[in-house]
Amino acid sequence: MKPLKFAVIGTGFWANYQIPAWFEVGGVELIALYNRTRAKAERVAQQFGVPNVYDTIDELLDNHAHELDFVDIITDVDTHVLFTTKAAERGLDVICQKPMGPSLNDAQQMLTVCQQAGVRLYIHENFRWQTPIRALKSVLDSGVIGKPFKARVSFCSAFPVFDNQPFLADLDQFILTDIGSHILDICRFLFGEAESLYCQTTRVNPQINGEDVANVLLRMESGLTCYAEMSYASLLEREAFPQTLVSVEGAAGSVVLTNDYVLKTTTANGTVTTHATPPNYSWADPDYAVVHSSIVACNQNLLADLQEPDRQGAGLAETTGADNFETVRLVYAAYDSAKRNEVIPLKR
Ligand code: 89Y
Repeated sequence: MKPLKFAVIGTGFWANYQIPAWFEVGGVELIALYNRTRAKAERVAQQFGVPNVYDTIDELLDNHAHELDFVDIITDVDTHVLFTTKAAERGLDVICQKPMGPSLNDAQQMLTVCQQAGVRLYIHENFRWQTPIRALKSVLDSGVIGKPFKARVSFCSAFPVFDNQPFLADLDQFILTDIGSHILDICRFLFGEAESLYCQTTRVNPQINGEDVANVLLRMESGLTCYAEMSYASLLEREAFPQTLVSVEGAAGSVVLTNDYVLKTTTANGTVTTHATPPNYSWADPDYAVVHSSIVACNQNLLADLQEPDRQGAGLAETTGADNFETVRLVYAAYDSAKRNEVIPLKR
């Protein structure tokens, strides 16, 4: 199969892992990089052997749109609508980092723009692709714990996340857009769509703008109640970053995903312990290993869909724009709930 040609839009922290993850997958050729600070893009181009560098996206598209198959947008959320629109107008398929848009309307606009241009939109949502999360899903799908009725999905940490990504400290809406996008997507991946939610947020760290703690209680359409908790203010005995810890109780047993990717499945026959250790890549930052390895699996899934030549997609991609819009609905419903101190109905 001919390699698909693509450009990376944004060469900040995350691009250092997204690019080698693409090379790990193969089947793609990275033609050009854009970054508003040119020197940063040049550094990344040199590191990964990318032939073209731009500090305006228009110039990149003017020079290369004719040969590109897709763009991978890895910029901050504020530019997602603009850059998605520019690429879509040139007839290019778009992969865009989470969070999809800075508001529900913006996310909707991204869907509309891509639909009207006849291009495919995917969101790079990788947490559901983590090895331990896939292993947990297999346990649930096996039916061994029966019908799940209750779950807790937990991401509570004191990792100095602002050191690598200082812009996160400036966000007015922080943890629900940053980690909440992932955690609420995991909830959807594991348990299906939500019927309603209630949320409380707070800010503990006085040096940041947004909330760094959010507690979301979801009632899923299946009847399961899911407590999704997230915090970057939790100095705990055991730092789990960046692992998501999960426990699920079902009619016939329970399953717990705990530290170090250990999965414990308990039924009337006792407890079975397995390990769902992620693959180890030399280019990954060890502090982020489980997340960085999931970029490969996520890219693989999106590429399989992109390789479908008729532009309809092969229906293989999990995190299409339309799918991720449902996660975005949960994120902004959670803000709405916290602001109004009300349960927000979500059923369409
Ligand atoms: O930005 C976030 C992400 O997507 O994964 C972890 C992170 O880097 C910090 O919360």
